[in-house]
Amino acid sequence: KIPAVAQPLAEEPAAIASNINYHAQFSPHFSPFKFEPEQAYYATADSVRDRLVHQWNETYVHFHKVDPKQTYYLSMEYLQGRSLTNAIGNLGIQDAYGDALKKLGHQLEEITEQEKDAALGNGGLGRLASCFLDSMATLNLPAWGYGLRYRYGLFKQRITKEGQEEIAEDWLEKFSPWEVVRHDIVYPVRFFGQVEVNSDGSRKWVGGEVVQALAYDVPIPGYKTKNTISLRLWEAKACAEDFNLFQFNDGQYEAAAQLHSQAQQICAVLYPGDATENGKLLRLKQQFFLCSASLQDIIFRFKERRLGKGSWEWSEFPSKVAVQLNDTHPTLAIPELMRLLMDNEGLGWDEAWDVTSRTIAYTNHTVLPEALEKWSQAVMWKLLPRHMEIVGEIDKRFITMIREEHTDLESKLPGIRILDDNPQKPVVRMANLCVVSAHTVNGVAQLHSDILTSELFADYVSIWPTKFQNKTNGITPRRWLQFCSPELSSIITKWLKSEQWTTNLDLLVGLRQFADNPELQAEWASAKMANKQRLAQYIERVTGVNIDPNSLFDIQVKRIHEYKRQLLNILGAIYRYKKLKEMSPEERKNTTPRTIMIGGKAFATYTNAKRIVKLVNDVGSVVNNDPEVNRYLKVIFVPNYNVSVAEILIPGSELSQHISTAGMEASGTSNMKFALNGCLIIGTLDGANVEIREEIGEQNFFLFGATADQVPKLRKERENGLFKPDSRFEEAKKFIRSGAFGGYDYNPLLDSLEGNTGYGRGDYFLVGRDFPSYMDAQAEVDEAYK
Ligand code: DL6
Repeated sequence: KIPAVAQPLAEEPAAIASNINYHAQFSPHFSPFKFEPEQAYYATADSVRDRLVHQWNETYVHFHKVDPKQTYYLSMEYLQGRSLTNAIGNLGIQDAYGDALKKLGHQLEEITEQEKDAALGNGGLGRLASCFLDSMATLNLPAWGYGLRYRYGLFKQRITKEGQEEIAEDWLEKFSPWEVVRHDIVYPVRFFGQVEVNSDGSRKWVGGEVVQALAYDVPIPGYKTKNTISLRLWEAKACAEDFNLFQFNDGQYEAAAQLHSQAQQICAVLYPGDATENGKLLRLKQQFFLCSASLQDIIFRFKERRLGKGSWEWSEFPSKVAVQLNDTHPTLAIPELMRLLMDNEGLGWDEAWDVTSRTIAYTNHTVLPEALEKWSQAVMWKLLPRHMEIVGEIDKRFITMIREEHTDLESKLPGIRILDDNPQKPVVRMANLCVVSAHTVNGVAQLHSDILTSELFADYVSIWPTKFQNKTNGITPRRWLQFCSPELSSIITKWLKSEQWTTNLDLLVGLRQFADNPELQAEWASAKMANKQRLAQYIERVTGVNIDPNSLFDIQVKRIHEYKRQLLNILGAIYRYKKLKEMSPEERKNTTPRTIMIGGKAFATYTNAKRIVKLVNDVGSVVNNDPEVNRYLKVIFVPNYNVSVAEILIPGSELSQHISTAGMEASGTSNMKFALNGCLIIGTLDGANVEIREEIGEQNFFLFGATADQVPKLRKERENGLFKPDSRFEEAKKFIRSGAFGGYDYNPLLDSLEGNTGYGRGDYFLVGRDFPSYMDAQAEVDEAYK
């Protein structure tokens, strides 16, 4: 009965319902007359997109006119999650859309759950990029995100008897209502080929294969502002002429479409396996594809806007363009910008270098040696010959500068120069290229930034003392509190008598004065209970296990990695289970019932991480089915952890674990999300934990473990057999080895926790060293919860 009328900017629920109906009929994606939740989702999203497009176009026109300095965030990862709740929340139209959908026979919550997560990222680094986009839009900044439009983002995790199984997740299976293809924004990106020297000495990269980069734009609305910025995702395409009709008609179908299929491979998968040469080449291609397309686009926009103002100089470029590299993955932006400026625009080396280094800034996200990218010089010469010339020249000039101006560092040159000419394995060190070329380098938490300047990049500090900065990570308070926990959010707003905390979290200190108020406490407890119940329902739905909302909800969710020490968590759970089994029924009644939830994906080829996933699941199967103790302990592996799952888990948490070996977690960002939802933390002094503890107070942080400065000495002691393991640690390991959790061979995993047994690096992550203080801190948690 509701008419189908296009009313893109309608405010009244009845008119919004008409607009949704209009999209169901006239932007059809399904057979007519179907309006199940899935169809309702797409029609609703199309309707919300109408509004976004309106303010998006206005934003573009505004910045085009004003021509401010633009920030460009280059990232191989974005973990956007779902967009509908966020978009209507940022636009402040939840109630109107909720009412409109009711008129159409649907509930908003049910409709928003139809959306697939856009998982174009892997973990914290990708989610940080997405949080930054939201914040930059909200702060009215003229910013753009650039990334790749992967077909298969992060895999879907299925848990079987064998442990984790990876399944391709096609987030574009139907289509995404949030992207707009810009058929007019296409750039050629070259690979392979050779360098030609012109008669005037200038150089040109020619030949090889050329792929087209086509822009897909995703609108990023700010919160309570019209500013709507873009996430531009590149898709790789071959041209029509690249399809060989002659071969096709000759029956050589695969050969005929070869260039098309090669182009398709570029954006097929996020982080394709890189164990093979082909895999390495593909990853390098992906990185270059992002850098080249984005820089051509940035230069085009710069020229277009400056031409609109009359004449322009290249020296103005850094005052109009800031390019932030999200880790080393987009490092090729450096030689690509140099190439475009010199070979296409005719600048000399010095001028191009000045522009490039004043434009580029670099964020480091890890000190783990295995995560610091190094590319084989041979692969680089093959794929990007002109860029290798440029990188070689940057390296040569750096060496000359050290020899002439910093003679004290000459002996350090083998480690700090860009090229590592080790004849066994000559590589390009991407982090060194970034540090040498960028005007600023930042770490992502104070401790991490300190480690960068005192260890990883210490030698560069004396050359460029002002280049190094700290920018502690952050999260958007809208997605991570306001929208994912509306109950708690409205209590905060009520007591602060204002909603301004949603854009200024400093205002939360205003709650302190009410901390002892029983009314606030009761409201707070009831919001937490509602979130715990919602979480319990979710857990039952996805695992079949019933958990008790009156037990302590203890959560650790993040990528599975040995340094993040999920193994410490599960060993603690195993010890707890063993003790519960040894207790009398009366004694058990005095314990604090706990539900331990662990979630996260292990990289497909990371064997120990996959063993940890298997162990958590095996422990859960035994503990949860043990009628003697399962009222006091449940162990849950939360399958397929992603942004949407986090939005259910975090509001229902009471304790969360951030227990990495000190010095190894650059920042962490889930620690911030949990703390923001009134969850206490058990953790080490690592990454942003240090700063969070200062903010939330020591009484809300159960601290344990070695500190970052103690770690090297402790590792040495461990290697030299000076470590005396705690009996509880030995007992937990022995219990697993006894087969208490099934027949899977956990010995290789457990051996990695021993001294130098020949396997692994002899408890490199100091699980054994920190186990006793971890267990003591957990005992304090139990008492505090009572
Ligand atoms: O800065 C975002 C995020 C940090 O919060 C994590 O602590 C850090 O591990 C992560 N770094 C990476 C880089 N690669 N690795 N490993 O993902 O960045």
